[in-house]
Amino acid sequence: MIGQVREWIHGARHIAVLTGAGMSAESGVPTFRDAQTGLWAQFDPQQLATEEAFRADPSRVWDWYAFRRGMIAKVEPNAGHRALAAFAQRHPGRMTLITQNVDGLHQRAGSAGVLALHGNIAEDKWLDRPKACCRFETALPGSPPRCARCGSMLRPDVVWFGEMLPVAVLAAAQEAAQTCDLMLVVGTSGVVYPAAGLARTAAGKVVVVNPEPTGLDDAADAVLRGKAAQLLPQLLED
Ligand code: BV8
Repeated sequence: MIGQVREWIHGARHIAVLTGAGMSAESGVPTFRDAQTGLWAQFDPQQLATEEAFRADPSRVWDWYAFRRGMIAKVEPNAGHRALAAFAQRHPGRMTLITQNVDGLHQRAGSAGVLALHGNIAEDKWLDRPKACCRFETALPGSPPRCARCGSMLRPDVVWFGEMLPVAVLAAAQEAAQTCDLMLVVGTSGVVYPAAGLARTAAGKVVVVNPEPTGLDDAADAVLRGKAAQLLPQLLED
């Protein structure tokens, strides 16, 4: 099956790639659903990654992101991230990388123009519309940091459940899906929408790369049961 997929890759004018948390598993970042280790085991990420949870208990949600930021700061991109970046550099314009991940590892591996559907955990933004006094550089440190003048809170610049995805990024991802000859769906359980929906609207053949069954296997033309950092270098080498 790997040979067949390599042929599809070789013949594809435009490849769309959709990645999820499994892409970063071999870098040591726990996947989104099993990220709840230790201190956070008792919380459900779908409960914490919401505006409602943040407004109800800003310091608990802020500390959860601080914990994840600390973990991500210690890891490196893996061979799967690097294989995607190297392929796109060798074949300019042939690959569009769409990620659900907020860890920035594709960007650190050298991928350019990454469509980050759910934002970037390393960035902050104001929870409410910022006033003239709200400036990052004068925010008071804290959990969360607040405007020194009006007390407005900063929040992680990620897309929470129930929030719209960045419109231009989603539109570019939909365009890539609807014009590709091939879509590689790597390391995602295919549960979260509208991201997972991209694999269902792909114009080209869909290939799932995942060691476990996913919610998108039924939409796949091929399913490769394996790990991203092992399979992607094999699939993408020229
Ligand atoms: C929205 C950022 C609407 C925050 C995240 C239908 C249509 C539209 C929306 C919905 C819908 N049905 C339900 C919804 C609502 C909701 C949703 O999808 N809920 C799900 C749970 C049912 N969607 C939303 O709320 C979205 N917004 O729809 O807005 C709207 C419209 C108008 C106006 C206002 C609003 C927003 C969703 C974004 C949420 N934010 N992240 C943060 O990170 O803190 S989502 C988060 O979970 C991740 O970013 C990721 O995207 C997502 C999914 O996780 P996966 O990446 O798939 O990871 P998971 O752990 O699940 O699986 C890992 C996989 O890796 C596994 O399959 C495993 O086998 C595999 N794996 C493990 N090791 C490896 C591996 N694979 C390869 N190699 C390995 N080594």
